[in-house]
Amino acid sequence: MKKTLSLTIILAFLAATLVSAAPYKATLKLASATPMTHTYNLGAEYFAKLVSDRTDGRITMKIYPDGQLGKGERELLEALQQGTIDLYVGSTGPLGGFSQSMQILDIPFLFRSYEHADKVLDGKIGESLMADLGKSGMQGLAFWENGFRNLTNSKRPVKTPEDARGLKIRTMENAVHITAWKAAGVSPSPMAWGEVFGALQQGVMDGQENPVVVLLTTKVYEVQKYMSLTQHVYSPAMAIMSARSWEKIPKADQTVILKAAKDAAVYQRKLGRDNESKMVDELVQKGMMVTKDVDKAAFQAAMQPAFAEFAKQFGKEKIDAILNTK
Ligand code: EAX
Repeated sequence: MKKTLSLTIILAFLAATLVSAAPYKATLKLASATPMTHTYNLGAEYFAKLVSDRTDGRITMKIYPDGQLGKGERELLEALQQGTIDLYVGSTGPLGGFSQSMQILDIPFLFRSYEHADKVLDGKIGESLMADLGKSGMQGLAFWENGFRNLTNSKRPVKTPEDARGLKIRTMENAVHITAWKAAGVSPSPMAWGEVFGALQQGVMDGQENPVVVLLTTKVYEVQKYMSLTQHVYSPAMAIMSARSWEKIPKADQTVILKAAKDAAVYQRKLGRDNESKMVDELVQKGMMVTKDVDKAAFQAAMQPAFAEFAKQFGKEKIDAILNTK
């Protein structure tokens, strides 16, 4: 009896050692709300390849684009918290509902250029915002990019805030955007991305605002005639892992994944930036009327009343830290 017990213990111990010695293997579920042709998913393919190559194929990813696992980004972020998906690639727009500090990035006209955004997001400010995600069951990996957002509508060309006055505009589920557009005299309504095309088609909404990569890859040109290059907000994106999935991954592999996410960020941002003007031309070929000489200063002035509220909400010194980043 004693002999059998000790044999069982030895066998159990051996089995545990073998299992723990077995190299970590996993296929991670990565989800986004945009089509495969969007730079999120082209970046995700590259990210997956880097991780697989650098782990000898032990860690692979299955990409679920187009809102297959959730019709909007907020829904995907909730799935990330629950651990039903392992990875999210999408805009930071709805993240404010999970990590309030992230919303500072959505203040209109905060970023002067893509280079300015890189300096802020790849620096101390970006790191601290990403660290805050830890409190919401998320592991931030790297800042990717959606792009500068532009206003579109089905009613009329828009060059000034007066032209936009009274338009019913869909916004992301983002309080900062809603406050800014209200200040500019527009009537904003938050809505999950998966519902927007139908709302524009049925005329429930007159317009919306997004970077050109979204307008082209999601065929917004089929339901919107006019685009104005307002570039009123820089829209960051992020690659984020569920904290539940992250904890299961050995430290050495975590380091590989973090590095790959940052390398893929450079690739993904460049894809969107290098093709931005070509995508505007494609939207014109698809029948959109593009107003390029938008009076941005007038839009900035029209949204100014909201800035007092933002200064109270985020602290003037934090906003200045971003504005003064060189
Ligand atoms: O991230 O919801 C939005 O307008 C986002 O820009 C879109 O889902 C891509």
